[in-house]
Amino acid sequence: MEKVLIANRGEIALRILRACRESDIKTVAAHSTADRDLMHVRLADESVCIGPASATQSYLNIPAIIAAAEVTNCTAIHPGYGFLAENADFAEQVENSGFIFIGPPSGVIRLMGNKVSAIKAMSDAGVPTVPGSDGALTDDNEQSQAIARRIGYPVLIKAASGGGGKGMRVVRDESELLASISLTQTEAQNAFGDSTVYLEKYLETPRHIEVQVLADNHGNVIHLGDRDCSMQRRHQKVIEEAPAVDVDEKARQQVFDACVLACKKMGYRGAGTFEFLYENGQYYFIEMNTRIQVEHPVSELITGIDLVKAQLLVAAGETLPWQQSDIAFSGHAIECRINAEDPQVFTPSPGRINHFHAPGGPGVRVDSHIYSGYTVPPYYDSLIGKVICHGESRASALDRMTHALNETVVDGIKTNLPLHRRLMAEDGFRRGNITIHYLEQLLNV
Ligand code: MV4
Repeated sequence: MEKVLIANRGEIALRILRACRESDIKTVAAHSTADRDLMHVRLADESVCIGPASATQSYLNIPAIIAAAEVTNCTAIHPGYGFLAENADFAEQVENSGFIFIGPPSGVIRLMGNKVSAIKAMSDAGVPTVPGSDGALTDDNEQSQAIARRIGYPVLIKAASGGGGKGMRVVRDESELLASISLTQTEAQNAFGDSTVYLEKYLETPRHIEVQVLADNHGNVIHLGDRDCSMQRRHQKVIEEAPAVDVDEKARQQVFDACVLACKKMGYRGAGTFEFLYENGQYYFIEMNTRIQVEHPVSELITGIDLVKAQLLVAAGETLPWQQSDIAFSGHAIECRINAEDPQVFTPSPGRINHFHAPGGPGVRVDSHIYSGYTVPPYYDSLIGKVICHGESRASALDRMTHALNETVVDGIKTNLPLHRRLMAEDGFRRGNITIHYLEQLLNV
């Protein structure tokens, strides 16, 4: 691979640039007019302005991105996360324009983008799924009622094209079922242009556990263990850690094996994540993410594998340099997402960072694009960086994180650092195995 177009911004763009540097690959930063001062734009071998600040006209502008790759003679395009990372049409156009899409084949993105087909594929590979409608609901109301009755209330109606929390509705009683289905169908049609919905048993107090996989183009697939991402608010993850603690070890290994088998069956390539809900010792697959994720560093720290370099390797068609038996899991890692936002009300807080001081020391990693004097633009996600700590045990990783957060200085804008400092000291979190409702409950008292 000669040259990669980085079709993203912020910390992940810098992360991709660093992986390219270590892999001897030239970089082109594709950026909006609002992002000329981003750190990776400065460091890239070349940069191309792809449009105005508005993401729809720049980071989501498929023709502009492909044209940027063409004029700079790139070999491949890395989509990062968010924006076009899981857009099957984009991946397909990248492929058809003669570039390598750094991710799975577009057909696999499309298969996983539809939650009904994703669940079917997983179920066929032996991945445990949530009891549900086993496919889309039809316009046969009595059949829908019969399915819900068989599963037992409460049930959750989900949009097939949804995901990440969009297009869902809990139904606690049969009297609300049909109206809720109609409403979710209408919302799904408006949001995704697809009114298809399906039904699942609603799990009341699950944990959110995900499995990291890595596949090459030659049928080799490995897993890099799991992560617990239960610390979230309104579907935005706040803290992630690896490995997941206090899970049923037998079920866990079965799920790892099933994820690997599912990747082989669907012809997966690259880094991917299987999302599960975990409740009462049972795993339930909910969706698959076909991209590198924000929280990938915690898996990197416990395995020593550079996932972004691995993405570049397998995208170039090389064979995975590791077998499963080569992967050793060591210690515990925790990531705090640092957002430019008000720590009390969570509203974005863009503006000039007068002073930034990063934490450091053994087992402390900072993935961030910010610097003293950088202005956080108001147009994009408020993530300004991640502090990731590794320790021999969960307790030592938590202690390292406490000290690292206390060292960190971001002056000039509001950040959620005070929230993270508080969470490190919360008993419930320190004990481990919190549910997905923990943070919202904590903030509401
Ligand atoms: C669920 C669920 C409970 N039961 N499915 C939310 C986002 C999407 N990825 C799936 N989601 C959920 N699906 C069943 N059958 C609860 C959630 C959920 C959730 C899941 C993961 C992380 C945070 C969450 C917050 C609220 C609801």
